[in-house]
Amino acid sequence: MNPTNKIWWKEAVVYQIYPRSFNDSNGDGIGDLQGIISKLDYIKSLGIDVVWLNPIYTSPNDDNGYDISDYQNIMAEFGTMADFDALLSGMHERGIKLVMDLVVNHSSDEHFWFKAARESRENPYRDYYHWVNAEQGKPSPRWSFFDPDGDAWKYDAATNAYYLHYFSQKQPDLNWENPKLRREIYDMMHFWFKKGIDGFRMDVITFISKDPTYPPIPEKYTGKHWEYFYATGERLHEYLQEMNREVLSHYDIMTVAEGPGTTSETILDFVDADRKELNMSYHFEHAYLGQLPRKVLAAEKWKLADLKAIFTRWDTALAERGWGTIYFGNHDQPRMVSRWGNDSPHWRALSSKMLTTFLLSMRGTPYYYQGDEIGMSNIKFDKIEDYQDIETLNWYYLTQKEGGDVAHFIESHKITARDNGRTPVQWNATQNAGFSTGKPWLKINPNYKTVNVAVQERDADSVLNYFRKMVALRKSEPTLVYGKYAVIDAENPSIYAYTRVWEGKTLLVLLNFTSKKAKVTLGLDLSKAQVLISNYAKSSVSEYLKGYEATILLL
Ligand code: ISL
Ligand code: CA
Repeated sequence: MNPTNKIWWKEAVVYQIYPRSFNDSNGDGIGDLQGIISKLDYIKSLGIDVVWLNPIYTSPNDDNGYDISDYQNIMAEFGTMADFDALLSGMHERGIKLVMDLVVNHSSDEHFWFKAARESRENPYRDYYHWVNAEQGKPSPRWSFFDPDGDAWKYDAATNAYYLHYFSQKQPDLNWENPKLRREIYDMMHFWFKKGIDGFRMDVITFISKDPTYPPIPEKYTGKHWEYFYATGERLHEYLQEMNREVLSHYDIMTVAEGPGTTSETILDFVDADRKELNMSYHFEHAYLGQLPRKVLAAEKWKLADLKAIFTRWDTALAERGWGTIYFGNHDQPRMVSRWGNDSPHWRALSSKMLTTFLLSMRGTPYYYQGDEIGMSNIKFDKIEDYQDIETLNWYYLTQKEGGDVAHFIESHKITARDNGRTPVQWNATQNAGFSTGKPWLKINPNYKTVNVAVQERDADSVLNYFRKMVALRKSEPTLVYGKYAVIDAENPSIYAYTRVWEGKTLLVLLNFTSKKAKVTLGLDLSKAQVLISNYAKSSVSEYLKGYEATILLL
């Protein structure tokens, strides 16, 4: 299928809700489903088409719901199945689709499958997971993202064996080699689709296939991000094609892979429609810019030319086949304005609008994260005690144990840590930002007094209202969805400029990623240019842009 073939999920704007931090309805400090229900009119008012909801299934919350102990029930803290049904119908009544998280690389160790599996080597659920008996010796190393020692093999005394966990010890990896396990997953997916959900975002789906002999990791992966090895499982595409055949092809839904380890060379294997696997995927290449392992900041700041090169390379990879995604923020990332813009009081709003202009004017389905529409910024914790995230806590203690530079770690994580993106949504200037009447599970950014939804509703020039305008522009202008993308002046260190061309129409997007006035070399005639949107009252229709200026011109 050609990328210009029209289909709803290419035209959609996706808004991501992290339920724990969205809105708390009962004062326990934790966001919940009723909390989302009470904000449905707000969500509708944004103009978005699809909500991606992070996991809401039963979970002991070792990793905030990414450790699932019952795939067909709702986490007690979030509500009940009746609340879920009400949420889904409330969205559908408003014309909003719901995409759920599918976390099937691993389960919780509290899932009954794992509890049974660890009882004995003969248990019928044993093969739902990856085990190596200890008398064979310790298997060759695998790294874990969330293990206190970074070791993905955990020794389990009851059966004298090791089990594999790419994430925490409470997130054992599921064994996709086992057809019974795969059948259980497909049945569970049918359960949710029969309820009427509109798609799945598939957590680390690139990791599901493992060589059950667990050979040593080839040397060419040394020093690289682990995911580039983990995404190479031999049977990965066989499983995705089977899943498509058994489940996905039966419904009008959308799928998006969380695609760690994918590259612009491998991506078509996942999203070329002819292969019948998935619709879209999101990669991490820009997220890694300027960062060393454990999300520690590199000595040199990220460069705009590198950011452009990444987005351009991915656009090229998907120019003829497949389809892509565009994002900055999500629940695993810091706030976009702090990472890619400028969160100082003077520039916070302007640079948020500039980044919003980017996300909604690129080719690829935009994924926009809750709170970014009001320009929420990083909370920047000074103390490790303020963090709740297992990722930050483990890396910190590991760094400390190794005698590493913990001060630099803390400074870095003010920019990079996941909890920066997980602080509660700031609804108004009342206590706890209107998020909860109780003590929030994670501290609220003290800037809520000035940065909040209520204040921005009243201000026509707010970040919030700019987001609405930009969504409306994308929805009304198919060139922004289907138009061919071409970067201009790619090496320019300050300005990101590109055209989108579709059916004889040319749009020019100009974005200054710095606080200083800057010039771009366009080689285009701007004399008849018409401003479609700008984040300044008086936009520059020229090659000079003011600090963080963003403009879309119709040429
Ligand atoms: O962000 C990364 C490394 O810091 C990615 O390489 C990694 O694949 C990512 O963290 C995986 O994320 C997903 O699975 C995790 C969960 O903690 C995340 O919230 C989820 O998005 C385990 O389920
Ligand atoms: Ca609650």
